[in-house]
Amino acid sequence: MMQLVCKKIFLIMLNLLLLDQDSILMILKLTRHWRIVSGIGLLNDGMILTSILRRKTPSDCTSFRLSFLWDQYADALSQLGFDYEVLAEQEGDAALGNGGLARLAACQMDSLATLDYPAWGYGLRYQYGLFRQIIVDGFQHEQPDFWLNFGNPWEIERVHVSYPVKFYGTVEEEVLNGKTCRVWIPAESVEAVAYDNPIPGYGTRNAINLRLWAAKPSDQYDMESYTTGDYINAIVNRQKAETISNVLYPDDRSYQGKELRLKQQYFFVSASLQDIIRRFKDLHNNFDEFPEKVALQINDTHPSIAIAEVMRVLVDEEHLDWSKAWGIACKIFSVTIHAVQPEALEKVPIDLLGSVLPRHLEIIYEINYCLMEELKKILGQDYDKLSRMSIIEEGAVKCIRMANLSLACCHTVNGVSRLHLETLKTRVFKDFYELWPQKFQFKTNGVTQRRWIVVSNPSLCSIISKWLGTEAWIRNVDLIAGLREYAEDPDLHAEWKNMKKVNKMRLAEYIETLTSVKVSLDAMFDVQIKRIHEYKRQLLNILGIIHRYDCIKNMDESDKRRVVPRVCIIGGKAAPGYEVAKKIIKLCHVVADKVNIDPDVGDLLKVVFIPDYNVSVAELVIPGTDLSQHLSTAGHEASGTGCMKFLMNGSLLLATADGSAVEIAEEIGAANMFLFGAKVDEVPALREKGTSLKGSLQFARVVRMVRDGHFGFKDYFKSLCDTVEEGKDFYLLGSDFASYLEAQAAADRAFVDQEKWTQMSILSTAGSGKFSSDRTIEEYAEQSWGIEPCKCPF
Ligand code: OAK
Repeated sequence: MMQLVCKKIFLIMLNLLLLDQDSILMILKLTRHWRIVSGIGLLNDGMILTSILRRKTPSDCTSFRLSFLWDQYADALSQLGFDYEVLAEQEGDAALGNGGLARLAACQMDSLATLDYPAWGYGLRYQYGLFRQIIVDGFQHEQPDFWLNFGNPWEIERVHVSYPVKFYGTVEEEVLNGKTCRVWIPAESVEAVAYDNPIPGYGTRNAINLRLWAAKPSDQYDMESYTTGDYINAIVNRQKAETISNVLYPDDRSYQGKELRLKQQYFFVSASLQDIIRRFKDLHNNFDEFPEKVALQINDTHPSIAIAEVMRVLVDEEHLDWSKAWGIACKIFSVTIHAVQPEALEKVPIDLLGSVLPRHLEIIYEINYCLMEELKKILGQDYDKLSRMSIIEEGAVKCIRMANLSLACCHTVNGVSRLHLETLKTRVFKDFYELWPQKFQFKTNGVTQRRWIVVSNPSLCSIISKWLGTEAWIRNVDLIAGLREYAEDPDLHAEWKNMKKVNKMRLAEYIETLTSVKVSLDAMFDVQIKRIHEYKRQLLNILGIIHRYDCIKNMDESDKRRVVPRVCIIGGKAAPGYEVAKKIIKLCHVVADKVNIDPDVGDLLKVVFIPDYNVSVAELVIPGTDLSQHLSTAGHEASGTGCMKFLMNGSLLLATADGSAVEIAEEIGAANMFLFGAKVDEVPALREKGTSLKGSLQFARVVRMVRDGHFGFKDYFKSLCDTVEEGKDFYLLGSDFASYLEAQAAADRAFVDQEKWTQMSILSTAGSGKFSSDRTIEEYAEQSWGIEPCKCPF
């Protein structure tokens, strides 16, 4: 009821992603409506059950208010004959997204619930989440992630909440009440069935819903086949329907032009909008009120077809006139762009759209016609500009530019960091910005401290609560700045170092189990975990490691005594078809193979590739990290949220001035991190100059080592080396290399002085408050959605 009286925000987030094994502080409220279905125990109404239960050291989090549940839960389980740790380990991640974009959505859902906002999230319930990465002889192989094999106890199947989603067919003209209308006669119908994943807020009784759609066969269009005796085909076609929600596309940047992908997008959008409109119509009968009650956030360009769908529903089904419908659409939609690269902006070939969604294509043409008419009034005959701003891209393959569709309609266009907004304004959407500057905003991303400190690092959570004298920071993270006062306190230093050591111990055990590499706890744990992409420059990291190795090999014993020992940890998945990224993974392995057994090196350098990087792995790795690396070429990372998780956990950051790292430096002070590399405004000139190998002799030497087969696989790595060759080094590894090595040397020097390092680490955590998703969500609520918290009355 409460949801219906106040305005509500719906996040449209295809490939959303859920969370992780235990989902966003995934706690189930056990009421008589929501029961644990796995039969592992039942607690009383009002109590909360959390899957943080898998932590191995419950006593670490004595100050954590949920810890009392831990023991009760473990007791209840043991009475049933189960060990909770064993049980919890059975649960894999719900890897329903590719990386940063999806995980951000999970953090935002946690904040929406905790801050009592009336909100729902929508996504797809893929049968197969992101592939599992296995490494065979150093090469990545992909295996299916059938995460639903043993059921999913956290979801509630709503068999009675289902909607037909239509595809294909034709559009015909009909006369209705004397008016000519266009009517879509679809040829295929698939049923979307809702699966609800309740997301409880922390320290509030509010729980919000993440509704994921699964595709099921619909009976509607099969009857003919049955009656004509084509029984086998009818059954086969029924099964085909389910393929729509079968699998997540594993390439996070370019999947343009795939029919299944478009069907997934529309399936998810159509079901979600039917659901939203159905609930609106339960209480209201006038669409004028729609924008007062509903705000829709489009999460990147993938769900932009929602705009055409709203127009279709309002015009074709609700019989509103075009301009009224457009006025409503423009008031309800806002969009967040999460990328910089043009290839990440979704484009759909017109032929494909016309075949799968013929009426939507007509609607998009109509929207574009109106847009062009409006633009012509302002721009006159600037046809270059008009064609850049058109929703239709001309060319060999004529396409719909989904981003332009969103820009034409949405009242707000958000970037995800200040620097990202600059890039959107000056490069990606320059023409639109010049026309509608008021639409453009940024909301620097954030992550939830409840998962990334409270759940992942209970020892740190206890320390923070103890020193601040309150747990209030878990809901009001600004309070964490209070730690600054104690940044030099020797007692806090002792507790902090101990916490880090225990976390490093856990990580070291994990590394040894997985890779058989033994690492020293005295070494600096240096980590780069994220999707493998050329722009994220894992190759720069490996070339830096080769340089370190080369230096150690050429040192005499007395010099070696001054070397700061390092464990270099890299993890991440490469898209299955992304050859360069796969070669980078192989290079990590061959370098590790050589370095790790070299007696001249010993514990001074170890190299580890952690396979199958996912959210659970991140929860283990981040708390045990001393130094984390964020190496994207300036101007290429829209925001980056990994760095925020490391920051919260007191890892020092070695980073370029890219994405949100720029704002992190402002919060904690540049002196407390290791910044390096070209600035965003220097990048074009450097590319022009083409400085690469000549720019740094050291760079030339390490690339040559790989080229000459020092680590084997000479032919295999040739093309990888070519990508950083003079004149081809688009991501500027060569020109940033010297500066990168200097930053690494500065990190070594800082690590030697452990008191100084600990102080910097405390100041990092203390300065992380701004990077909470609570702040981001409050900004969205106020500036984009116009919603207010709505406390649960019972
Ligand atoms: C993936 C596909 C298309 C467009 C964007 C993405 C994506 O993952 N973007 C990432 O979003 C994160 C959340 O905003 C940002 O922190 C990352 O910088 C960005 O790459």
